[in-house]
Amino acid sequence: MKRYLPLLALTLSARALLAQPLSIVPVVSGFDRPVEIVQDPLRPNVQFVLNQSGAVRVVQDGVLLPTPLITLPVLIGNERGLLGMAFAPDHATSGHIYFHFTTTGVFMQLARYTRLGDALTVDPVTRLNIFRTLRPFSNHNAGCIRFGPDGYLYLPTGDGGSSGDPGNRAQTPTQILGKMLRLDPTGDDFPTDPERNYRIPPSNPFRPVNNPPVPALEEIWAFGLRNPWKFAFDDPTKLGTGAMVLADVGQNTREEVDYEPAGSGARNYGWRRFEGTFVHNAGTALAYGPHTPPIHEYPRTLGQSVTGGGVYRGLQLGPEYFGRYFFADYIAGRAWSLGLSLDPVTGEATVMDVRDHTADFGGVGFANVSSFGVDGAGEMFLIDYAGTVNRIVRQETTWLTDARAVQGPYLGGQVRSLLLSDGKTFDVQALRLASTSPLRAGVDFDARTNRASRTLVGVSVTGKVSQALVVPVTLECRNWNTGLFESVATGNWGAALGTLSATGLDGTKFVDAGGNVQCRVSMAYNGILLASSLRLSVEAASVSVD
Ligand SMILES: [Ca+2]
Ligand SMILES: [Ca+2]
Repeated sequence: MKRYLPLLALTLSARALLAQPLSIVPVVSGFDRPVEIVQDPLRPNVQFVLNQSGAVRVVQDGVLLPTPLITLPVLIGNERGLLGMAFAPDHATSGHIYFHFTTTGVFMQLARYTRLGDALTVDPVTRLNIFRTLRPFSNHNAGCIRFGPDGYLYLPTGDGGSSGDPGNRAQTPTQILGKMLRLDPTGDDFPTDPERNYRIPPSNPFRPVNNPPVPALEEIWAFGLRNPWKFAFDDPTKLGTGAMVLADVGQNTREEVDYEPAGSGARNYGWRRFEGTFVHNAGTALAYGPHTPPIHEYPRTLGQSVTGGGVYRGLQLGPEYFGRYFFADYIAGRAWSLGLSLDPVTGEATVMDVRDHTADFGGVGFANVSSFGVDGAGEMFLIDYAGTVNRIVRQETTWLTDARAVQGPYLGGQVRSLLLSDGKTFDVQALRLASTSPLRAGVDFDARTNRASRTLVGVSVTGKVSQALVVPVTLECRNWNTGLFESVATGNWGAALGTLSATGLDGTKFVDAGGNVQCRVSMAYNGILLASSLRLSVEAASVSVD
């Protein structure tokens, strides 16, 4: 009589349902007030780290090189200095790199430099000034700059500084401060002005032709920001949605995270009337409504200066972290990630759960987190302003399984990664073909029992779908008598981890003479409303034998 050993399968399932702890490991040190890390688009093994004092340091294969890419002539101090860097989308051919920094004057300057090929130095004479804003106070210079999926450059200006936005700039349509700007730096709408060398994208929401909610400067993309030190786009090239997630540093009540579906211009994030959802200045009217509230905020008891990160689209942290947004508090030394539940119609996000990683990263005060960043594979860095770049990693665990992915893809899918560092996580992505075709993704796995026994008692697979969808999933095993795969379990998986288990299987059918089992898990989905892609992650696969 076959004996069923449910304990192994139950153990695996229970393990999979627990949040996998993360940790940080230092990668490279020796920076002077580092505020940003940017992946070299031409060299996968190179990242650039911005010292606030002006040098752009080069990290190659995790080693800090002695010669900077370039040292910019910045005015350093407090919140001033070198703050942002972005490669042009066409950098491979144009060589263009953009920097955002404080200059004497006092301006926040956006300037372009040109690199030759994939050189690790840039000639300062290639500088072209693109845009600048006069700064009434030394603080709230915002910081990072990013190209959006639309190819345009996004530049947050900060509210001008001091405290409480004394000039009410963030709600003033004729003020460039307190806004998110969107520029096209590939052209020049101002041929007689040597300091303004950009085009205003035709689709910018405050161009009169686009019927704006209020007449305003045409460079403006969004209103009502205080000091959005860090923002990021959810990278569509890594199955992200293209949304913008930004973290706006609060005044004295709330730190906030704002979410903007791709292409949603003309939002008003509320400052200085609102600080998060709190009414900070009741006497200030919004320039226009409605107020777009944050998707997440936290009070001063938890932190005093939010540092935005990004939506994780890498592999190494495991599927449960895919699509989660990481952020930190600079002053308190805390870090979190939150899950994003996306409305398939509107693209709006609500926060599913917030995980506090502070203890796993070293406890409260573990770092003054000045920035996050991602490498070319989407893996995440965390920068300590004291001078160290860390990686966020998954704490290693031992899965009690010896399954391995052996084959893919199915129609419309491809195996993204067969074997990861822990050896037990498969990751499969699928792209939709024609709109009428079901989206299919799957992976075959070869579950070796390492014993010459044909007594199979159970197979289980744990996984999730990295979209806000529920998708039918099938687990099949090969019948060695017929050579055909047979369905042994079916279910539905969504963003939460789900498990398919088959127990009491006939070993004379499903186990070969060498004790091996071949199974596959696959899904099919029709009618994707929002996403053009779907990603199935198989967290663990196991087989139990007597
Ligand atoms: Ca010009
Ligand atoms: Ca706000």
